[in-house]
Amino acid sequence: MKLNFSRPLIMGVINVTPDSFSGSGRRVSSRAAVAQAKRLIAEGADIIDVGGESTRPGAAPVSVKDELARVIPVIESLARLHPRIPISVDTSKPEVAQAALSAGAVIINDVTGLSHPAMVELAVRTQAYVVIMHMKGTPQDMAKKARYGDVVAEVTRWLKERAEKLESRGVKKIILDPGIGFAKTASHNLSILDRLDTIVALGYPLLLGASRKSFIGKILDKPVEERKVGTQAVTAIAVMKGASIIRVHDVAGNIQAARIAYCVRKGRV
Ligand code: 8Y4
Repeated sequence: MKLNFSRPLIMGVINVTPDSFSGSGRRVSSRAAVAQAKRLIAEGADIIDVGGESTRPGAAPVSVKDELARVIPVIESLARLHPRIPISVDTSKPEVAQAALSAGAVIINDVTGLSHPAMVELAVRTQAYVVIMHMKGTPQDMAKKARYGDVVAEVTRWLKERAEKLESRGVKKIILDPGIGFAKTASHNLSILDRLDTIVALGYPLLLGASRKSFIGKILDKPVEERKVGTQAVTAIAVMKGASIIRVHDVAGNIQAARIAYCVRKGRV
């Protein structure tokens, strides 16, 4: 499947974890996840990102078997129900990514930046889209690694080097992501947003995931469930600076924010 980057795309997030879809068994969990995905698509989502492994620090590690049991039924159902909606799989495990692509996913969203060699081989073999996200350390220890001289310069350089290395190995469909909140303080996130155009200038489509994140809560002094408007403001800024994909939990409002910003950027309706 080919993605059309002629306008900004909204990626809706589906977390298939027992805490987000508490039910007795796996079936209940996948049913609720598919229902949530259908709502996001009805609101206008262009892409659905399906994840079964919490990237939050302190979250319990998930085995390959459990992660497969969470995400594969959801991807299979969605691919059948909505064959024209591209599905992204949020995983850093090559086995999970492989099964997800076989089940109909077309994007590998790996927050470790394809750190596992088998993930690179899979990307080369399947020619799937891959999201290369910047992070320092692991989700477990990244908080204490949030130290930079010039965060924008360092993230841009890291993404450029990683993308060029992967291209030299045969990965072609690369999407870059500065990794908002991953080994970054609120100030680091603000600098990245302010100068997002420097990362866009590398020439790859750029994905931004700031939805409900803590820097928005810190600025507005709002808990996670009250960060919708703050998220929409970030969406408008990211699109103004040239972002191609915006990853969000709440689709409808972010589509409006993205459309306004995109029209301002183009200078026409
Ligand atoms: C409240 C709400 C608190 C959300 C924390 C969070 C990104 C991503 C995540 C991202 C890409 C999250 C899987 C973190 N963030 N993938 N995934 N880019 N590509 N935290 O920024 O949403 S999960």
